[in-house]
Amino acid sequence: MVNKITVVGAGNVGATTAQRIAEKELARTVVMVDIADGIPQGKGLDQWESAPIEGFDSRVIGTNGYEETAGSDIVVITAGIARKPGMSRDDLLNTNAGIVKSVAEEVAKSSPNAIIVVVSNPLDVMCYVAMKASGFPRERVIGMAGVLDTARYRSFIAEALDVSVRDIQAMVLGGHGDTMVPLISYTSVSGIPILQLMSKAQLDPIVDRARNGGAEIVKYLKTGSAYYAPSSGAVQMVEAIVNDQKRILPCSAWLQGEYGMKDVYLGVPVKLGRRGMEGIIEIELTPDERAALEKSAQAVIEPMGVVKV
Ligand code: LAC
Repeated sequence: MVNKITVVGAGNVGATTAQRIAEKELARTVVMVDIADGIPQGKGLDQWESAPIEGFDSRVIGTNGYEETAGSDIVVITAGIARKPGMSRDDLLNTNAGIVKSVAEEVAKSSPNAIIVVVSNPLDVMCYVAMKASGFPRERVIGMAGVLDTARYRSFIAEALDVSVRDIQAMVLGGHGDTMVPLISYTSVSGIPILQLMSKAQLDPIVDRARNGGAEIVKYLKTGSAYYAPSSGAVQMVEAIVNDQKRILPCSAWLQGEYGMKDVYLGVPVKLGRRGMEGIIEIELTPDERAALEKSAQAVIEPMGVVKV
């Protein structure tokens, strides 16, 4: 357990993230910040009142300012507007860049040693905005997308094979968008390569569904985007950091030569521990996968070039 974790944004993703962090007792204090008057206070109090029933001692509080967040060990940024049906994640670019920039500046002032986990969309570009605006090193600004995309992919495979989700190992790399790269060669069921258990023709629609997993939820919800699985993804990263687990998870990281790319945030296998992003694992890719990853990087580099930081 760390002393304090702040979640910025008390919308669906933020509030669910705060609740999961409290229920897992990952911090003594969980602070939820949002500009909406009363929302973080009300949701925080409601969550804290669930503590005696759920049996956790993490104190949850909600606030509109950054004083209470001071000295946070980890800050999860979920602030921003969510997608509506028909919108791509990139449609959120300028609005959310402004929000994430001001949040990251506040975080740098009030919690200069924090590790930032970015969840706001378009994810990879928002990581860049958060890193620039905070001035933090890349080890302390990491994006949550691959864990979510991989979870979707794993859940669909488990369903198709009628096996436990626990036994599906997989890795989805690249940007958090339509160009994400599910790695079939690294997908296995308890170590058994996936193509021994299903045909490529069976797997292809699953890959496609994972790629469009966010849009599928937006289409159902109509007024917002997914939050149960996204918050689970963020909290898995937070847990790996808090407990220094050295987990290897697909996260968006600032590449400095890894995979032959430089100065771009992209989903790659990352080692997560108490120091944040403790390493990037470079795995072998087929020529097709490498080409897909490079294409995915282009889809991040373009909006990165126009975003104002
Ligand atoms: C999703 C959105 C949150 O993938 O990016 O559901």
